[in-house]
Amino acid sequence: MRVWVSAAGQAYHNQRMLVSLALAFAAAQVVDTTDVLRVNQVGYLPDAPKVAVLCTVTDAPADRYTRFVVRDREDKVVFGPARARADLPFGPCKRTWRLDFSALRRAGAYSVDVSGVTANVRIGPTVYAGAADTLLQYMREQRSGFNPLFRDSLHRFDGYVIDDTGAVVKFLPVSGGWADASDYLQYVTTSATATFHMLMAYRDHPSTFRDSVAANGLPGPNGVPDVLDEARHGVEWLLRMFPSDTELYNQLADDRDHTYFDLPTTDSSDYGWGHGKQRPIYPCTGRPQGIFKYKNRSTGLASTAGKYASAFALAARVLGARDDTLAALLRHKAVAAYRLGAAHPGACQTAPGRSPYFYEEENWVDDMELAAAELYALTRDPSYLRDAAAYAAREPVTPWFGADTARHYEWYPWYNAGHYSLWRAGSAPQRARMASYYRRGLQAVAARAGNGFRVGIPFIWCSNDLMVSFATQAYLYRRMTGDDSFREYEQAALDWLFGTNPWGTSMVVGYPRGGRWPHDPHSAVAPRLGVEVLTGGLVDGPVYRSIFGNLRGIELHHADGFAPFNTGFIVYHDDIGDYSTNEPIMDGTANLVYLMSALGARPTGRDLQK
Ligand SMILES: [Ca+2]
Ligand SMILES: [Ca+2]
Repeated sequence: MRVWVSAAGQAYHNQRMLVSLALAFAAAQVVDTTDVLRVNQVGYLPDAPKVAVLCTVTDAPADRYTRFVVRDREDKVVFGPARARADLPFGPCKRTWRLDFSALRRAGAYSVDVSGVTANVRIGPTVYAGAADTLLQYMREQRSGFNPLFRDSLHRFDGYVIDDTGAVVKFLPVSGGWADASDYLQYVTTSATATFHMLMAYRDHPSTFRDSVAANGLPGPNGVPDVLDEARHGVEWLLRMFPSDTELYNQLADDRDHTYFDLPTTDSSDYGWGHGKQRPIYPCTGRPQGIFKYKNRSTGLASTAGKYASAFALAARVLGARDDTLAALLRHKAVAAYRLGAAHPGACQTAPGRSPYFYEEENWVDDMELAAAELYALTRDPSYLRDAAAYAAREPVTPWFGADTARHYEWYPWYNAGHYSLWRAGSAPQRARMASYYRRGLQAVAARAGNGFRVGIPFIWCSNDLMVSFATQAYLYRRMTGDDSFREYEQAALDWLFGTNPWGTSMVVGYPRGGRWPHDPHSAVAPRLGVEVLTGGLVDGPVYRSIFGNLRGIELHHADGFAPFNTGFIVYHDDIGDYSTNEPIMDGTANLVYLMSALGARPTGRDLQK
């Protein structure tokens, strides 16, 4: 993931400047005044907490705002006057006020007004309808192999299996899957997790999803919900990357990809076998990897093997429901991958190329827990349930919850879906234990959320992934227990993603229509084909100022339209040059599919049943 100027990066730099010139006439975001009212631009479910946040970047007195009202379309006051509660500062906001209109439940379009500062909001049971399918548009745009946007096969020569020295072992046909972000690297760790989340979303909320495209992503229904078409695209790639029961591959291509900023159809990357030709396939070896100066710290196979096993096990049930042959294959592969993970504990990290950056995943018991719980759900073999419980006890709380910082992808996946899978399958005491594990994590984040926006995550790289995961874990906990203790924080994380943040922007390209969202994402595709082709892509999100300042090769390409709001400890730029905050990310997008499917589902009473 991510682009930076490598040692051979001058060509990349030149191309990027061309892209920048193409954007010279792109409209900059409108600069706000000093006092702004931030809301969730998608809207609020009728029973949800509803809080608009007023942020001032000035030294305003606490009594500048005291009362607010909510008006309907006919300009009639339907709520308030109610008290605007002064709250604590956050980032660029020297003071905040929280305007709570939760008691307004009637569906409609409204305007919140506090002393003439206004924002439009929507309330209704269907405000999230279609959201999950919108995210899938971006997943299709990211497809390798046949790509429905380009109507062409991408990276068709993939790839060569390499050894620890970079020497070719053999050709293996692995074309397919998804590009990880705006570069074209492909990782099993993110792709298997994305596949799992989409399958999980369909399993729990099938009523959410439409059928508007074929298996290859081209327009036209095929009788299969599009989320399953997309999950199947992921599963098919994972099967190619695990071709026998002993060869476990982890990564396709490396950061030599970043030398160029091409469209995927004309990717010039050269790994020593010609421009645009074969790309290297890295196996999981359990040893530190990296064929140049930098090495990762891999210790085993289990983090990747567990992700294969959980994706295959759930796919065997969901995709295999109407295909016995596929079900049997996936079941066999799930068991084989799980055995490899059990035999080779430890983490299989991604491999760096020319740069020092890689996904520094440290934990693997979370992956084996999820795999074991899903294998139990598939096979009903009680040994898997025992394994899942034992793995769960080794990492009750995903370690970033409550932390100030973490390494890049150190604790991945961003929340542990294994606790939820075990809760679904386990005994009453196990279910209570899993709920308590989730609660501990939520408490740790809530304890850091004493600010006007009620957010408590660390703003490391890909902070939106953490925001999505916190909201998802809080949602699952609430549904598992009926305990609403963390609802305010769950909603605040959701609201943050769609506009209740200092910048007042949705973090999803093209969504909601008519809202403010990233128009200049870090992407080679957007300037050439129009930003709308990236609709549905979740961008990385704000980061600590120190991270923005220290990553290599970041430079803004135009004046910062958000400058008044980039004065605090975190920054966000809607600028193609900022790959640290404004690059759409495949795993984050797929991660958000679950929550959007939950909020967009038609209430049937069947959700979350076993
Ligand atoms: Ca379909
Ligand atoms: Ca892990």
